[in-house]
Amino acid sequence: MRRFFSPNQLAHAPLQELHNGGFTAYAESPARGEAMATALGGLEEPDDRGDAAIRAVHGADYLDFLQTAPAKWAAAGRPGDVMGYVWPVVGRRPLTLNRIDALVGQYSFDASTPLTADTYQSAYWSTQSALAALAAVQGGDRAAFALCRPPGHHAGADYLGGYCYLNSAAITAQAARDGGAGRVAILDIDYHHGNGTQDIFYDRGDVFYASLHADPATDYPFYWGHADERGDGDGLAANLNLPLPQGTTMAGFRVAQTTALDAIASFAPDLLVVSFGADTWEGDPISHLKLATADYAVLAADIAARGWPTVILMEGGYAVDALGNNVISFLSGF
Ligand code: Q9C
Ligand code: ZN
Repeated sequence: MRRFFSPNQLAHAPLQELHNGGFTAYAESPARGEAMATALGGLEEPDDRGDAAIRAVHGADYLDFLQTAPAKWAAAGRPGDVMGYVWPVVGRRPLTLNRIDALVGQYSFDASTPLTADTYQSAYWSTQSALAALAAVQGGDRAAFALCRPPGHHAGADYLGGYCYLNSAAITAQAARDGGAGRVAILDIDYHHGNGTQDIFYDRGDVFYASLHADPATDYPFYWGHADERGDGDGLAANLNLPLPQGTTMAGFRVAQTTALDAIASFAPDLLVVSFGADTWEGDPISHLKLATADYAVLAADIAARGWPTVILMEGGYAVDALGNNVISFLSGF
């Protein structure tokens, strides 16, 4: 299987994140990307396809913010990375504000996703890797992999969060639609609910979103991912959330994935995008599911057995030393 990655994706290196009330080392580190790239080998650098596919998903104001916020932060005399501390949750309405802190609050939903001067370029090349994998599948490959880093599934059309800035899964699904695929499904098996992907397609019936994730009653991102979120308008019943209790092992996870795959089969997609996270692994430092390395090959084989052309995108996974083996196991199932 072809696999795509750009070294430009490694530049993004936030210093720290707010975690449980204190600052800790940034879990979504460049070392993750290096570990996966080294373990996988044979990576191809993506072509530069420009930002039209990004603009088909994300708002122009938000993209401008991503690219200009680090300079505004520095101009305000701030050291370190751009990070918010106030959010317009109550009484949110359109306001034209200029202070950097107001903008950060407007375009983010958490304090664990800093912006640096390198962030946009790394996130941009993460989307280019995804689009290269899509192009391989559009060209007839049965499946292709993009080593997306930074990840994407928490980023909405106009907000960042959860270590995510540009939503590669949504960009890939939209690009597939614009390239002629009538119906696209996204299967998200990262530990966390992909709130950004859900939001982007929530009122659309042409892109089906199914997610397995730790129950948001106990786990980030808390405010999305509940089972009663089923889509809206044309998108009603095109959104399927399957929350799982902490401690779930392969047996429970595989049953839930089969439920998701059956729902996707009823939707009859022309293309499948998989948001793959290895943070479901039993040793992940920030997560609480209990999958073993060998389980990933079985889960991937279950997906492959459905026969849909498949673009596989990397999302989370924070046990750096185990990431390579977990990704290799997953890809081996295809
Ligand atoms: N103390 C992905 O896996 N951190 N993002 C929560 C709680 C955010 C994970 C910290 C986790 C985001 C792509
Ligand atoms: Zn995750």
